[in-house]
Amino acid sequence: MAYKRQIDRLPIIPADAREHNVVCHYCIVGCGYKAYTWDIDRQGTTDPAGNKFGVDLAEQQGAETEAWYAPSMYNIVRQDGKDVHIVIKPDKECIVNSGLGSIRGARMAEMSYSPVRNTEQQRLTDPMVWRYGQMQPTGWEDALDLVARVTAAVIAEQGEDGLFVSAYDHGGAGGGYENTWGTGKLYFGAMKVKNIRIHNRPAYNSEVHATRDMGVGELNNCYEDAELADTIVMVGANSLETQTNYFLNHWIPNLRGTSIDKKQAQMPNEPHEPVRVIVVDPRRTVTINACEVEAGKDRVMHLAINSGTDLALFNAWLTYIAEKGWVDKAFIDAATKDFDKAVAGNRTSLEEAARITGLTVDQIRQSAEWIAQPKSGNARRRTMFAYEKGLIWGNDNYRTNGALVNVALATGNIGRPGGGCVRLGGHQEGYARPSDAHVGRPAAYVDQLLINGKGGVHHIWGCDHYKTTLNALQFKQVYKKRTDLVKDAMSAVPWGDRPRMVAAIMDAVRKGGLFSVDVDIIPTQIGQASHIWLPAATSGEMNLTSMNGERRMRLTERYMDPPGRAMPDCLIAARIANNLERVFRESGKADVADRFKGFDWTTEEDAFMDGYHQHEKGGEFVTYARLRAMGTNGFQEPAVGLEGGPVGTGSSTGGTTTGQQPGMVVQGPAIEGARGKEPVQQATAGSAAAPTPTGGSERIIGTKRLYADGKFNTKDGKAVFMETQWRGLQAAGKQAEKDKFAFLINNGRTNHVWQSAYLDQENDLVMDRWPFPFIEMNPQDMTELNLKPGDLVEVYNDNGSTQAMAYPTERARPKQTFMLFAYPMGVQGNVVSAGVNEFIIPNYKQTWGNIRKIADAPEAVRGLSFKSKEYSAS
Ligand code: MGD
Ligand code: F3S
Repeated sequence: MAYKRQIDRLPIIPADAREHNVVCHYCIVGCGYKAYTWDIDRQGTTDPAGNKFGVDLAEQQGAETEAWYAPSMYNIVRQDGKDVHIVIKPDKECIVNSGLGSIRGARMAEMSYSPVRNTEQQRLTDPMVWRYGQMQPTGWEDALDLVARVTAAVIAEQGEDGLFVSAYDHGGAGGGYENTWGTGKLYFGAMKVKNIRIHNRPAYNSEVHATRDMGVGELNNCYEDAELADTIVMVGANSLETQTNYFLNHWIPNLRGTSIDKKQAQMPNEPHEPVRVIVVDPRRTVTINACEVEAGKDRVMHLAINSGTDLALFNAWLTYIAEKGWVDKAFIDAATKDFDKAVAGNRTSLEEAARITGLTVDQIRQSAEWIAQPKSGNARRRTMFAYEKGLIWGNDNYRTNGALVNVALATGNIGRPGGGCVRLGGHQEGYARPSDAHVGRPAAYVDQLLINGKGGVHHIWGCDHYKTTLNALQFKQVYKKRTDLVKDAMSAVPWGDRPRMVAAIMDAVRKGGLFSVDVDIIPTQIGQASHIWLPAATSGEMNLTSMNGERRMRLTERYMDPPGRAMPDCLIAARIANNLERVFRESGKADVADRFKGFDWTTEEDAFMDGYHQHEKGGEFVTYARLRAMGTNGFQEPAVGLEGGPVGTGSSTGGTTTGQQPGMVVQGPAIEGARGKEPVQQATAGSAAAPTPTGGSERIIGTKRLYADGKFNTKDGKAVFMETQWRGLQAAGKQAEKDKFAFLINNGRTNHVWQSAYLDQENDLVMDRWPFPFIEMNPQDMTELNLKPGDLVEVYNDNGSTQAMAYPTERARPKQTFMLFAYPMGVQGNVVSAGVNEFIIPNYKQTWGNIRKIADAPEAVRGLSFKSKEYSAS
């Protein structure tokens, strides 16, 4: 019997089941899956002709068989109005995951809306509006009319600066090129909204400004580089749990030494040694544990730095490597500028860095050697640098990001096989929007403006500040107060009187109230304060395009209906635009109304063709039909042409790919220039794809690595080194917080949970494992606080307080805890200060607080395992 899934047998997928391309819409990795659907009253048979796998299912299958799926991969959903069986299982042919699933993606089917099997019943099915003191269902027309009238009224009084927006900017679930274009065209095209923020941070900005300012886009390598690298440097990331199949399918082969053939084939003229791994992280993660088990302890170095001190380490690396002459001089001369300035400005001795970071001089020296000391035969080491939230949401984001890119540039490791300096990423990407230049830099600190009473109407798209913002407690207190003012005003209006309703809302807005519109797939925590909920469709319920961490773009095909009357976000944005146009026209503002033209889309493909196809680099080559034909492998952005068709002039190419199939890559010509004679793989065509009505038979040619030609994203094409001096804990108040409170409240993700658990909170597998957010603690600290495993604790400081469940682990250093981030039952953001960097990037990781026991472990904790998460080779 499958775990609490009430299934004791699973239907056989029939041979003629419909097949759809799916990219897991959860994390950045974007694993390829296939969705199979078929009529509810049928199933396949065991004979090879009767099932999708084409094998005799009456026979025992081997351990690695593909002719299998798990109960979590099964559901019954609606498709074109009818109930159908669905199986969503990993695709062996996808080059990203080669058939691997993760504990998140392999549950995509059971995380789908199914009235038949009672899964995700929380999904919104209809627009809802605040009426009679509660949220009540209504129709699209009614809801959108109110949204448009209040929005127009606020704009009339306060200008467009009175409209505040929170919106995702990514791909995958709640995002994708269609939806970022839809929202972008509304707020940056029809309007020029300035008070806008991104889903996970309080302003509209890049999380990685520095690398971009240096001319180095943050997703510049390909996943295969992790298989080719001599050394991998990982900073502030825990990829086994957070980029799972990238780690399992592309790091592990290198850690185990099984990618050696690939190395020899692609780089025949240099020696190849087993890989070395350096992980910079104040805590010991299961990723470090896995690296040690797979590669051997002597090849893995954990640099457990003092929280927030990465910058000093990177500057010391640069200084030492430059002193030793291990830099790539030819590359620096040909393709970069300001190297000498940066080396002089950032000079940091090993001793100074040791004092700041808490590492030993030997550790810093040895890690620099692993990064840059030439291999035997004086061959230059291939080092890949990868970072994520430990850096991005860490101390002094901008400079620290720049300091790491400095080291990668100095050692000539960008744009070359086995190299790269990349963020590991969170969601997939799917950004296509009109220019945001009017937002300015630094962008408005939207959360603070809301706290300070600014704005009259707030449109929220697929994000939940209540769980995922910094300074969350204060934000919630103020937001509730402001939106309650409007709720009370709305409740006082007699039935059916729209003008009076709008007047009452505006009266409340003038008194400091805020009208809140939440576009989401579920009722969120911030939504409890909202006045209107607009139900959105998610991936699989609409056609959706996005790209992953190696810029691999695919189309997830619609395989089921959205719940009830839910719609794709791009169409919701279009309908808001249509209604604003109507309302402005009715009020005699024809010129304003005209700005909302061009939203006559009826499908998500219309939005895609209007947005990505017309506006993104290489977009002219990309259509749904071509993507569909290229399956789960897609192509790597930017597109530079069509095989058998026109070829564009994409710069930064060299190393181009079509949808790579295993075995397709052949050795291409060496690209000469700044890089010297680097071998660059070029892909050949795969087998001809099936012709489709709009040219699907032509394969899109993509770009395997950026900057392989040594030309960077600056006016003169040269990458710029950055001066990045150490300035302590940079965000206001952080040092004082550290001095005052006993515990580091480090925080982040865990394997089971996707994001703020917005879907997981209705899933037994996750909720039984984590009924409350854990806080990992050193056992000695727990003893001192009289805590047993699973006891409930309060975490508090001057920013606020929150609650968690104590989880003992020897891995935690004394007085250094790690709390699950963004969990509904205990929001870590409550204790994160409002302190940000100069570009309004939050600093979650450096948080200090005190801890006290609240209660013994509650009932839900009974039966929970607190065993070590470490695993051994045996
Ligand atoms: P985190 O757990 O946030 O995950 O992916 P990651 O960045 O890999 O943090 C990574 C590490 O930063 C932690 O181990 C923490 O100890 C370390 N850290 C803390 N302080 C410092 C410091 O001062 N210096 C350094 N060097 N490291 C420090 C996040 C990524 O995960 C994101 S952004 C998203 S949106 C996705 N979300 C997600 C999810 O919700 N669940 C799962 N399972 N996977 C996910 N993948 C993505
Ligand atoms: Fe999904 Fe693969 Fe990530 S299965 S959650 S995209 S590792």
